[in-house]
Amino acid sequence: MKIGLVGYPGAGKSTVFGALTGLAVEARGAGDKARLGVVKVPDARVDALAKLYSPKKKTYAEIAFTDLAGGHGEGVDRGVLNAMRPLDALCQVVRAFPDAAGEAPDALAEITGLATETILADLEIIESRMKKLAKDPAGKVELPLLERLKNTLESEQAIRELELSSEERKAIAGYTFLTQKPLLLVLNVGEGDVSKPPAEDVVAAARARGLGLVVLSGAVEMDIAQMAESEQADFLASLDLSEPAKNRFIRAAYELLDLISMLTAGPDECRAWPVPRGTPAPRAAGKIHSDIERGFIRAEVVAWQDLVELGSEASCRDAGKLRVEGKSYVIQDGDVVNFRFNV
Ligand SMILES: Nc1nc2c(ncn2[C@@H]2O[C@H](COP(=O)(O)OP(=O)(O)O)[C@@H](O)[C@H]2O)c(=O)[nH]1
Ligand SMILES: [Mg+2]
Repeated sequence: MKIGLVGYPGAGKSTVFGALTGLAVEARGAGDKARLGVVKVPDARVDALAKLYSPKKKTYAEIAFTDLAGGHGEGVDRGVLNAMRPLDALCQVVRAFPDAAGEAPDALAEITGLATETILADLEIIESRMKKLAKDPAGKVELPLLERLKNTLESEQAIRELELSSEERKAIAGYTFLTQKPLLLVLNVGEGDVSKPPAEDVVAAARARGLGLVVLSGAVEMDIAQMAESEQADFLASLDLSEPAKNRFIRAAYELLDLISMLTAGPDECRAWPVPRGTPAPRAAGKIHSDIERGFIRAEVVAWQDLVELGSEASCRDAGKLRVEGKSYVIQDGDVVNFRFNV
């Protein structure tokens, strides 16, 4: 699962990437290679479980971000659009601070600009495909669906805004439409604006498109990332913040991938395991080890709050909070799970 930081040149993608990953920001224009960084998903549930078990190891879920190469010119070019194709989700970094030359930002223009470019790129694919299918008798099935997508795009809507059945989704998966990818907006504001509400037109644009919006300052987050932990706490307190904005952003990106966390807890390790929403217990067990999936007998499940509140699995069992679930159980976010299996 890979999330791309996309947007206009100078919007702050590389700065945000640096703050997320702790990697140094490369000189402007230096990076013609895309950079990839793995980021831990901050999770207070793992911390709470670790307090209970004092485990040897504490492991967070991880997601991969990429800082796309290219895009040194004006706006969003073809190279950037093509680089988006293989990604699972997109985070558009939007400039809302005056740039080094003092030029005022136009956040709304960047949001609508990228939307338009991706719509046009998808339309191009659909139109050439429709031309081919028109001559092909087998194309009869697919054409009406493509026609619907085309109408959606022509009315300036993204494909993700369209209600599609799972069969329809499957039918178009191979096209890797850009406007079908989940998208999160990251409003990169100036240092003085971190605790102000975002501009109303930007909020309205996000809402109209059904997109999430995270407000942060790449520069501030970069500073925080470079501080010692003790310094961080004081600095955050001075801004009246309980945690860096980057944590909120990472969690929102995790949700964007439609991932939830299954938890495991014990004296060896307390850990969050990313699983796609809707995953049945045996398949989730397979994330830990394929043997557990193969020999799956049952899952013993307790909600993390219950475990933390009652203090042990035994007291959860006594209180009737420990559930025994079978093969068809669908893992829920925050389930602490113990699998029983045959070897
Ligand atoms: N004042 C301010 N400058 C920023 C912020 N984020 C990025 N910048 C600056 O904006 C310029 C472009 O940022 P960069 O991350 O290279 O943008 P990219 O082209 O999208 O990768 C750099 O000079 C950054 O230092 C911010 O939050 N506040
Ligand atoms: Mg960059």
